[in-house]
Amino acid sequence: VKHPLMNTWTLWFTKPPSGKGDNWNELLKEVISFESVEEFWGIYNNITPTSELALKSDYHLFKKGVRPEWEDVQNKHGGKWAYQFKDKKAVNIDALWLHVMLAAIGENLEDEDDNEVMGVVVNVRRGFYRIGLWTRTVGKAQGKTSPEQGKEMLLKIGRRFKAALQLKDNEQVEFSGHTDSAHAGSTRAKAKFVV
Ligand code: M7G
Repeated sequence: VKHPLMNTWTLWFTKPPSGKGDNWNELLKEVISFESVEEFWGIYNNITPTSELALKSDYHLFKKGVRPEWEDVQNKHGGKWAYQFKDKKAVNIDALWLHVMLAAIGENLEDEDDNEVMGVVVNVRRGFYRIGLWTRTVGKAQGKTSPEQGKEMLLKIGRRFKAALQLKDNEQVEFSGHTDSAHAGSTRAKAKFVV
């Protein structure tokens, strides 16, 4: 018996650069797509845990048809919620990343019909792990949504994401737009919202 997911999801991997000439596009690889709970576990049980990946690796789990890049038409007006776990030894990154993936594919991060969540990402860096959630908009008016509703929808997603990350109230998850990240470099992008 297969338990179908609401959406088909695609796992992507960014491999660490091997030399100076490597650009982002050559490092990003599509791994596999799946559409059931059973397929998810089959894949999960056969890939390297985040904690064993080399520095500068990323996993990206995105809705099928959306590339995990700012440039994708479904991302270019969007942004991301993100949190950096700076004490890499203290955090159980494998458990947190699993929680976040399950929340995404189980559609627990947004309400039905929101179609705001594009995917989730884990970055392995020298000083931290970062888990991010990419959204289609930055809370601006889109179609029938007023600016206030758009912002509320983003904040609601941010709060659910924060819960999936098991963070305390005083730990802040920050939202920034992709255009800000692209221009300023990810670390200097100014937070637009926090939860
Ligand atoms: P990062 O992995 O988001 O954060 O971006 P980090 O600074 O903590 O490592 C690292 C670099 O990867 C960026 O400065 C870009 O050069 C490249 N990069 C990352 N993303 C998500 C994209 C993207 O969507 N498109 C392009 N063109 N480059 C990206």
